[in-house]
Amino acid sequence: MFQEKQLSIKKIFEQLSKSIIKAFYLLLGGISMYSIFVLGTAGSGKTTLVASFLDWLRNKNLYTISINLDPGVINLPYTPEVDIRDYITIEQLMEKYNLGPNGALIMAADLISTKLKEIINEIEDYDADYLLFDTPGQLELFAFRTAGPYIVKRINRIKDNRTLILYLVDSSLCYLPSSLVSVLLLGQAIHYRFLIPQIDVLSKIDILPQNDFEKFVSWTDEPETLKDAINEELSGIDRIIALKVADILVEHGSISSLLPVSGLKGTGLENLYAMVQRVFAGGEDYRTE
Ligand SMILES: Nc1nc2c(ncn2[C@@H]2O[C@H](COP(=O)(O)OP(=O)(O)OP(=O)(O)O)[C@@H](O)[C@H]2O)c(=O)[nH]1
Ligand SMILES: [Mg+2]
Repeated sequence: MFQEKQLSIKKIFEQLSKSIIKAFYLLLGGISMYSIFVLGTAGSGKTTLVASFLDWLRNKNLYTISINLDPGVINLPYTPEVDIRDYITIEQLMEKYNLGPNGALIMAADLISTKLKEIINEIEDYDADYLLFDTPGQLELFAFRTAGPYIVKRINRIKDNRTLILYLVDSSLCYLPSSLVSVLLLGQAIHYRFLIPQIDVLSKIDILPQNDFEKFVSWTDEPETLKDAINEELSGIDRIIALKVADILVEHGSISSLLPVSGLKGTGLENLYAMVQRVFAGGEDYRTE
């Protein structure tokens, strides 16, 4: 009984000191909420990374919540504090509007924005420091229809909040230099849909054989080696265009800053956190630094 009382007093003190620090920070004009949207092609490891980064941040005593924006997901390896499925589910839409699964997914992607007010209310009630957003499997539904950028913009406008995107590049999709270039080009397209800071992450690196991993490291460390590989792989107009695209990617920093991570094994999370900090602290798009 006495121990329980001691624990609850300790909790109250912790909460109080946290609020005081937060109030000081706000008075100094600081930021108190950091939102991270995890995007990537279907199966690129978004949900797994949200789960492992969530654990990692919590182990660092950072008050973090997760928000699931995928109405179609059945099982999650984490328990989201805020869940779009409390408002919209694919099954309900299929039944109500007599839609097939794809039609329902498209409709759901558009409908998320109509539930935004409720979602933002829920988020604000938590008053968390870090927010991890898991997004729908079909990247194009979130990034290229109007609702996704609208949602990100609205969250970004919450007072004292900063937002960034983690764009996951699936390791298994980019063994060839041309594949890496095309998937990073997609990352550029994503950037121009949201126009907020973005970190490109090479996900699932644990599946890469050591020599392929080293090849990626050399491509990111010395982009000239990527261009050599393009020269070897391609010919004619494809080679010329791929080299030009590689130049753009190098100029925008999306090759040199590609961050290797494994959500499954939890590797690279320390570096991911450091990069997130750098972007949030700078308040700038890291690509323009
Ligand atoms: N080896 C390995 N597998 C991973 C990793 N991350 C995810 N996976 C596997 O890849 C598959 C898809 O992972 P998810 O985390 O569901 O990927 P997602 O991007 O959320 O998938 P959708 O939401 O369906 O698009 C699962 O079988 C995961 O176990 C990783 O870092 N390494
Ligand atoms: Mg997912």
